[in-house]
Amino acid sequence: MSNWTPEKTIVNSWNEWDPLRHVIVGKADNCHIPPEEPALDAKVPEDSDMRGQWGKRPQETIDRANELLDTFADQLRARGVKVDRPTPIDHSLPATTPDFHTDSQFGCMPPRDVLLTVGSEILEATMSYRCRWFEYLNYRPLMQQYWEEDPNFRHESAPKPRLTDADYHDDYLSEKIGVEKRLQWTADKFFVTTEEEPLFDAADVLRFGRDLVVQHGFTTNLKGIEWIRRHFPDHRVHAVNFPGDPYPIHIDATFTPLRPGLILNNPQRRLPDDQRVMFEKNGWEIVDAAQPAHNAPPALCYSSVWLSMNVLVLDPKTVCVEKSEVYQAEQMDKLGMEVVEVDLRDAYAFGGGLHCCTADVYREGGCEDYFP
Ligand code: ABU
Repeated sequence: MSNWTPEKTIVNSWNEWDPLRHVIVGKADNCHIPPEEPALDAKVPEDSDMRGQWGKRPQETIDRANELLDTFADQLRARGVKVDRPTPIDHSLPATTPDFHTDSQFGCMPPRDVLLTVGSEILEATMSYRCRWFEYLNYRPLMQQYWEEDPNFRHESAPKPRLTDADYHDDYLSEKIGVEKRLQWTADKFFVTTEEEPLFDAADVLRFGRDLVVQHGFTTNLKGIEWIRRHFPDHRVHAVNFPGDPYPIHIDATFTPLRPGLILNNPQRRLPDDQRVMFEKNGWEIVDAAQPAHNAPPALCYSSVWLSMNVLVLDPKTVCVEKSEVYQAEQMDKLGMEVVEVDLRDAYAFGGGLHCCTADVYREGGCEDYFP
């Protein structure tokens, strides 16, 4: 597909690697560390500096993250990619519904968690944290604009979940669980979210043309995966899980397709053998990602050091890698990719890396069947 011009929006993106022409990059304005709540607490590592504190993030860290996100947006524009930015809502406001109350919201980062682009559709995920219930509102001005400009754009929203206490397993509310027990629970597919109602975050979904690969974990339950399956009847939807991850949210620091036939897998979060079959039968190679360059995440960061592999593929030969992730860049080079270095580490605390902080609007190409 090559009918793209920068003047008028067309929504079209079927996979993670076709040439990127139009993207949304998040903003750090007014981001908050939300108060404790079940699904969020389950993800915060037990030794994290974030335990027990909440409120607006320090302004100097917000300014620094915005500086990096703005520079990243400029880098993309310089390579011919159109970049849109969301309109942050006031995240200091509480979120209250008839079913729950939380004293603040989260932020306008990262868009990949909220927006799932499949072909000409952008789907707002249910989300599974109470503090992120209204996060889609940051993107509504853009969604309205796309709807006006592209007559084929399908703007969809998954059913808003109730997020009562019935959505969460009490066992995860304990202060000290320990990594060993967490790993056993993950292996048993016993996650913080129950099967009360469909729940999913968009960042648990990877797009491979006709196939959608969805992580079952803390932020996406089996009913959420079934909802996605029914919503996209022309797709094959595959549930995957990664038993080596004690805090399994979002697939994009675990399993990273780079181009047709090649995927990076986090070596601590190996895809189980029985779930590799469809890739192996079709000649896809799954290689261990390089080690992260850092031993620990930055301060006040929810994510793991494996944001090293949270890269943004610009086309099957070009990939954005965080500047300090020298081992990941070296591996990309060996795999034949041109590396675009992007300074983003000081924005990691706002919800993730280069893939997380973006959401696709337009990639060239159509819906291919890579696993016939
Ligand atoms: N949002 C991706 C975070 C995954 C991780 O912490 O490894």
